[in-house]
Amino acid sequence: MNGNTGRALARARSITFALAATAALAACQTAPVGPELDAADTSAPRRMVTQGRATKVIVPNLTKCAFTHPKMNVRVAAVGEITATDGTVITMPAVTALQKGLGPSSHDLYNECNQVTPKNSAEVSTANVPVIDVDADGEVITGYIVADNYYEMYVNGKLVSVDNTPYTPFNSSIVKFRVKRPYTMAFLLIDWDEHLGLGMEVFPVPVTANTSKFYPGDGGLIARFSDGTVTDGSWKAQTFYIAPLMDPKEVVERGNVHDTPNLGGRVHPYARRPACEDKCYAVHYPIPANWQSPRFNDTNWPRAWEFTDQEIGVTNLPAYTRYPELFGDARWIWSQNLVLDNVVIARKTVR
Ligand SMILES: [Ca+2]
Ligand SMILES: [Ca+2]
Repeated sequence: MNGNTGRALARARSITFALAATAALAACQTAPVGPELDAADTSAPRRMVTQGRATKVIVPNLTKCAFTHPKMNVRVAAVGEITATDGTVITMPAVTALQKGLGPSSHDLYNECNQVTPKNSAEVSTANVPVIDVDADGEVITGYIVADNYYEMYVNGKLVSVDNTPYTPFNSSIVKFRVKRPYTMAFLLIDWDEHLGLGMEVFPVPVTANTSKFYPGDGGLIARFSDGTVTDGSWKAQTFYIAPLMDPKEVVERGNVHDTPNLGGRVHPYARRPACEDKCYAVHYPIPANWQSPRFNDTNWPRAWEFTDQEIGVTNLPAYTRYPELFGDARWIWSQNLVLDNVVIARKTVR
């Protein structure tokens, strides 16, 4: 989401390592046996470096939304290609199920594009949300999801929901799936932007003399499920595309943590806004082929970081703020840097 001038300056970082560790310990003590995991990846991270913007557009716009009222914030979600210094051609911002035309397409909780805008939780109906069968003899679970900007969601490797609005306007979704425990949820998440490869958006829209055509946007995922599962620091979250950077050395790898510790901060307004514009760099990492699978071993991935509503900048976002009862005690999560990490995979195994 965009930087928000209403964000308070003094705010404690909200990650709760201690609580997450306690929860993880409790989960381990009662965990039923799940599928056998693949071996954990212990190789050194293979970074790919790009400079400048994607040179080739392969999809001009994935946004199908039409303006239905004058204040709608509808923006172009293009897909492009860029070549890294090692010769690798990278799809920007990422290869997505939406781009491939895969489904099921998300069922709207709130979406201005489709004029689905319930005023509050009491007006929300889940009756017509289709149930996706993962296990035919499982339990039906209902989930509420907000992703800034795009998500695709897998349960035990099966695609159960593809965000129908990849960039803006900001929407939210309801998903239903039938599954047995333990089960693994995996989300591909994208903070989309207009300047593919640079990790920057045009903000606000329209651009005026006092605004920027090169603004680092930020991401975020929040979800709550009817079996009690919520997004929080017990999830894993790994980043695969980090930009904008003045220098690729600004990304520091510590094992499988792809960190940016010296760039001012992890949220707006602290995160550095570089002056490099069209000359900015990005650091990318290959996305593992089987990241959706319950067998994928994310042991070495970092824990998700938690962020507040104010840090995410959603205090005025009706797709979320109208329905506090539906999101309950779920927390916004992302990888280390809410601003610079633009493609993130988040995973959680529910025992
Ligand atoms: Ca979206
Ligand atoms: Ca960003």
